[in-house]
Amino acid sequence: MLVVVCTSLLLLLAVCSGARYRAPSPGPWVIPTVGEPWPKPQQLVNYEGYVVVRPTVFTFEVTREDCDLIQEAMKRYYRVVLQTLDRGIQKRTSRRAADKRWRKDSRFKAYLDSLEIQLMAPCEVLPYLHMDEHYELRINSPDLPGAALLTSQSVWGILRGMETFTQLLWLDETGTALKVNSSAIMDFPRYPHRGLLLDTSRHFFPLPAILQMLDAMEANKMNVFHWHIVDDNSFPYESAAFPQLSKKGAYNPRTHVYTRIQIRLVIEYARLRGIRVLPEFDSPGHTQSWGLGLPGLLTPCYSGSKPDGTYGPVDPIQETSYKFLQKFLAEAVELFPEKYIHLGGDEVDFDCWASNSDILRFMESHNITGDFSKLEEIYIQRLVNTASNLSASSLVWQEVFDNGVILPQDTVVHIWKGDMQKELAKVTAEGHPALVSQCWYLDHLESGGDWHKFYRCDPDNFNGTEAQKRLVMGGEACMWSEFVDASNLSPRVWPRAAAAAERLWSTVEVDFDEVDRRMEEHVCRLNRRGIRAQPANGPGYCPYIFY
Ligand code: CP6
Repeated sequence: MLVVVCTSLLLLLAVCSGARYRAPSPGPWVIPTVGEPWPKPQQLVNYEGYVVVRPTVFTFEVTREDCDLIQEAMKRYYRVVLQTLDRGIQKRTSRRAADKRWRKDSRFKAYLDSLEIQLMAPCEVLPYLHMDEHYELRINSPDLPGAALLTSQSVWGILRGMETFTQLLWLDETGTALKVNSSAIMDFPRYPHRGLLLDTSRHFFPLPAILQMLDAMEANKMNVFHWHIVDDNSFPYESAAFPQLSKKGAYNPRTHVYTRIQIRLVIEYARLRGIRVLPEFDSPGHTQSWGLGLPGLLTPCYSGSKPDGTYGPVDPIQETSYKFLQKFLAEAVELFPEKYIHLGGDEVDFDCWASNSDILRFMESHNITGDFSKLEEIYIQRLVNTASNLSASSLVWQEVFDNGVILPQDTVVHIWKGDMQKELAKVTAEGHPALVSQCWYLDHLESGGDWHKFYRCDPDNFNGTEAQKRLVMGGEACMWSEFVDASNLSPRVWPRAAAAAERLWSTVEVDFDEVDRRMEEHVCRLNRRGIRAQPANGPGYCPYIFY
């Protein structure tokens, strides 16, 4: 114990004495690689010295071969290990000369020829809310000289630990040797839901852009891909029961549609990375594109006594609307293995409903004249019940809650606007699980390092009891895509979403000196892996250039 405390202190000293992050000046080809993981592990102890990984010799050793998730992860991460060295592009020093140099270094302890992976429980199949992501990683620690061991009670922990392991690799100043500090890590997430929302309606994103987003999420230990798949502007989701929806509602029914096969591919790609795919079918608002394939679904708006040719939200007084939604959601729940479904419910425009005399008559007969929230409530409650009868749990945007709609206790309220602290207190006081997003709007831009602002936002920062705090499931960074398409997606999201990822994984601690330096390395690491991430800290140098 004493050793741990002392070494932690030493580490602390090393961090504290390090000056505030400054960009390197031109000159020697500095590789900004020091092997610090992002997000920061819960506990990391550094021991004396380092071990050297020879990528051509190195292997992952797995005690059980019956887990496809680990087998696939070994292939992926082996590529990352190789790439870390291959991309250490400077060859000023020959490998042999470099070898000679560090073999004389007293900090060189051993060659690390394998990472042993021990999964101590059965391999699971699908990621889920509250899955166990805890892992422990030891590399040439005093009890494990010359070796490395990754252990977890859960395959999800193994995935997170493998990510950390590859992030611990650093290239020495010659760019020819891959090293890992002797260390011990114990790690687990602070929040179970660490998401990224992508809106594929305002602009269509080709499949490779989505898959790469999942790669980047894995590199940041994010575990929920919230797929805001349809909205007013286009309907790229292919429904088997209602093919007209994408035939008429997609920007281009041949090229700008996610087929069911492609969606399954996204789900599988995400599953292998421990990422849930949470679909959102936002209604009754934000549904203009739905109306193109399903005439009669939306409320006709009136100008005086005549329909004016425009349409509003889903028509909440027609039984045909609910019959459609039942069948549509049943299909979605079957396609997406995720237990949760996001039902939207945000920004419902009441004006169109108010212009329509059939709606007004319906409201009168239900004794809710003038109270459009109540009309919305009738709609949402039926929708939530439909999902519930399909064994799905629901998420809704906060307006549904704000408007006083009575919701089942387990319905998650997704907060995206207003005073986050007040809203969190209110939602959790009523016993609802909550998710936060408003401080992580990736479409809101500020010049310079606006990731600091994202980093500062803490979902735990509100007035509430312990029980209330436990209802906060985490949060999501949101990429609304009005001004983003595949040309600028990746650098807009990364590294800014990484700030949210660390806030949701690591303990609260805002030491900006240390964090800037780690972020600088993380951005360069993402680029090295082929993920375009924009500069985080102003002028600086990363050798991995895209053309
Ligand atoms: N689309 C949908 C959006 C937004 C929401 N829902 C949105 C609104 C305001 C801002 C950012 C995003 N573009 N369907 C709200 C959840 Cl500032």
